[in-house]
Amino acid sequence: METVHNAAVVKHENEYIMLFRSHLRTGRSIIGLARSPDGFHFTADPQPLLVPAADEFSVEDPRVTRIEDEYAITYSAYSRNGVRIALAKTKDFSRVERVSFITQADYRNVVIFPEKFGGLYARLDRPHSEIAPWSIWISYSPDLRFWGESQLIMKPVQYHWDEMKIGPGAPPIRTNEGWLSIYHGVFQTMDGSIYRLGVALHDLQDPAKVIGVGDSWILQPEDPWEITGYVHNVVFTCGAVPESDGTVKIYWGGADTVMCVGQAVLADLVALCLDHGRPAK
Ligand code: BMA
Repeated sequence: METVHNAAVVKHENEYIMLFRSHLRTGRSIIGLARSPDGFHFTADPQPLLVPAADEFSVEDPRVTRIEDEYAITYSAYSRNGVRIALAKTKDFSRVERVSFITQADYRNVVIFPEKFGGLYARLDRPHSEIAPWSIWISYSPDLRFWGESQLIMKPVQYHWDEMKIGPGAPPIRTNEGWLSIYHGVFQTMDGSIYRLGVALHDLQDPAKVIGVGDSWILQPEDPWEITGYVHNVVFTCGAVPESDGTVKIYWGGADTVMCVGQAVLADLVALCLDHGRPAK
């Protein structure tokens, strides 16, 4: 394993379970599993949880959402026809059922909400096209397999830290004021691009409605292991764990090489969305 980065984290039966992406020396990635009693100290299982299937080259950037009594895992799967999002399910993180691809090519960063809206599951996703580059969309599904009613809800904003690309990061977290979404934004410079994290708040009943987007980023590459590594100047999140004391543990990959964790007060992140907003699109 060359790297351990871009990991999803959930709490399952008194343990923090981390699904991490790891580059092999082939240049392709697998998804490994690590466990922790406290959310800070993790030990990896010897065997990976997911390796590329016969028609895939690489599996990357997992997200995990608990839905009723099981976990839905979404991840980028590099196929012959481009990068697509695949869905897998597990109840216990030892047996995993691969369900299907749930997008066409040129999609990434699919995060599923833990609740239904009007009888449908919802996800934030990030297709890419020339006319609507790297924006956040929402889609709905009756069964997690078939998705539709897609609409664009948030765009990169010009002359802003996220002006080049945005994408969903951690699966949305329920708060009293709305669903908090921690997303990544990319800014292009003469020295390459910089990946940072920001926050947006979605209406509790109608998550297509973006109530507010924080104007400033909440995290940028600053530590040496975020500035230098496999890909320079990257902080990239795939998971965050809300705690009962009102804090949230945010997990992020540093420079596509290592995993980092930090804590924030949820109410502060919500306030940033509501008080210092930038337009959603
Ligand atoms: C994105 C994805 C992420 C990665 C980021 C920065 O396009 O490939 O996995 O962390 O670029 O390299």
